[in-house]
Amino acid sequence: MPTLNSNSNSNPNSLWWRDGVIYQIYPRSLADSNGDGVGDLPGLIGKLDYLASLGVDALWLSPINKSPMRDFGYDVSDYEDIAPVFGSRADFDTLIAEAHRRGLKIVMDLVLNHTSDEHSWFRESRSSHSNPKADWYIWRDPAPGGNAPKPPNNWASVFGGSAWEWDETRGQFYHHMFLKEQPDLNWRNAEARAALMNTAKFWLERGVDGFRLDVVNAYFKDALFRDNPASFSLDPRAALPWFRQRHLHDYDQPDLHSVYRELRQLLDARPERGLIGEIFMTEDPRVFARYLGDDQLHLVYDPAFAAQPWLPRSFQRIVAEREAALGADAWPCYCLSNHDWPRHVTRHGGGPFAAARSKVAAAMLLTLRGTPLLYMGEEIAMPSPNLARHELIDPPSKRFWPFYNRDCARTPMQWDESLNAGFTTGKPWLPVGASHKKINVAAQTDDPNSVLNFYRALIQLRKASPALRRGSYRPLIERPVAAMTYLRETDSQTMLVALNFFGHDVTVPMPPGQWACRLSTHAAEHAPGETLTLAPFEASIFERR
Ligand code: TEU
Repeated sequence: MPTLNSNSNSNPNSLWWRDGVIYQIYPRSLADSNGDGVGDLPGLIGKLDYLASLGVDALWLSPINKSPMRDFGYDVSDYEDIAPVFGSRADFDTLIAEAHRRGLKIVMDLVLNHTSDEHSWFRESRSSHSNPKADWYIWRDPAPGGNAPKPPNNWASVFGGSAWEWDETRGQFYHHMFLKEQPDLNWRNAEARAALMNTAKFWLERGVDGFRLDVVNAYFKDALFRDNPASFSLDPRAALPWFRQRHLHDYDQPDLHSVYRELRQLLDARPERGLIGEIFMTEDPRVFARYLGDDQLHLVYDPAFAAQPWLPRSFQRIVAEREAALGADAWPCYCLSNHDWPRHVTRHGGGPFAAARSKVAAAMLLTLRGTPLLYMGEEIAMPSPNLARHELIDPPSKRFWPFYNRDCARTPMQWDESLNAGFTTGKPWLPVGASHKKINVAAQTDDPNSVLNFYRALIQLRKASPALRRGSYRPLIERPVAAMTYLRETDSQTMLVALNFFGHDVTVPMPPGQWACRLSTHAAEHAPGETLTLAPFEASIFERR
């Protein structure tokens, strides 16, 4: 049983970030209240009853700050304001109050690695060498030699090309890990650092319950600006310079801990707040385990779990690595989808078994030892539509077509079968998936066998079960081929989860004891003995009597 310290002043028996379920909202795509085709805060407020009915505990909102939207909000031009397309600060205050009234926490996305190039800080910084914010971003002189200015080192941008952009006014390069319109902040500058801390303070004072910290392990770069060593890769992504380097010097730097500690102190001064970091490009949990703990981040999530192919052994391996690396005083966190990857329903194969497969995936995500992060729409097994090239609007998706597609994760939420799926009365900012005629919230609400109602039942079961929330995790099949089974145990309760990933029967061994089925995708009454035969795509959860 892990011994986790809680925040001060809170109920240590139930903390939303550890015991709850977090639901990610991409606000542009949830619900549009004013017909401009873009989702907004009043639209979101109108859906709070639905969100509360899922039984989730916290809502993480992708960025809603003022932004020119080159990266759809991950390029902030004013940390203390709300983008007008989403609403006003008053709307945000209403959202907090209405969410809290329903027992829902609000987690804000803070993008502190970079700003928009339209942020007043960057405008000032780039205006001269001597302005007060000259050092707030990462500026470097060109490397010697050559006719044209040469970038200071070989660091690459994730979104293609060099991470260095030439600026005529300063006669220097600035660093950008992402788009050139997203200059990286210089966390080594004390004033910039204080301003960023104030951003967190500002929103805590307005009542937010926590933050999802964008690319949390990228804030610092090597102080000596050393080149990354080259690496060889057969990965098709190695066409990009980013994937032909070992990233020793541009993220996961030792200086990060002091920032996490300072942020954590800000949060711990208030009851039950949570810090969730997005780990960027680091799959080794031993690295990010160091960012967790009583005085640093509460949770981190990495893309590794979500990226697995639909094979039980792949998921089991990822979980085993995290169980081993995180140890007793750090808590895991898993997701299957978010706004950056095609939805898992589609990645896992789609087709006629998509709904059945997605119930198995949900049963896994919601019964593992670790906080589940859901992405809006997965509770109805909403697929990622096939968008035509001309329909793409996300810059990296356009640039790397057909290999990379984030737009297909961001199409509007499918509420009903009407023309725009009940999302907007106007022209939606991204096309509505054609699947909405069949796959939508309205159609699934009254169907007892729907994916939506299975998610609800799973969340309720997790809430009611101490073993599923906090118990130890023990896989029962060493090298699973078709089915994954595991125990979740506390002193007072033992639960067994059995998941058949494929479309044929599978028989698995059962541990001794009498098992009562608590929830199943299949109505048939099970009376497992020494073995249990799972039907195609069956997910069943048992409790030891
Ligand atoms: O994502 C960072 C990140 O890891 C992704 O860009 C990743 O490289 C890509 O999805 C490949 O899987 C965060 C946000 O989630 C993303 O939307 C932003 O574009 C990015 O940071 C920059 O803020």
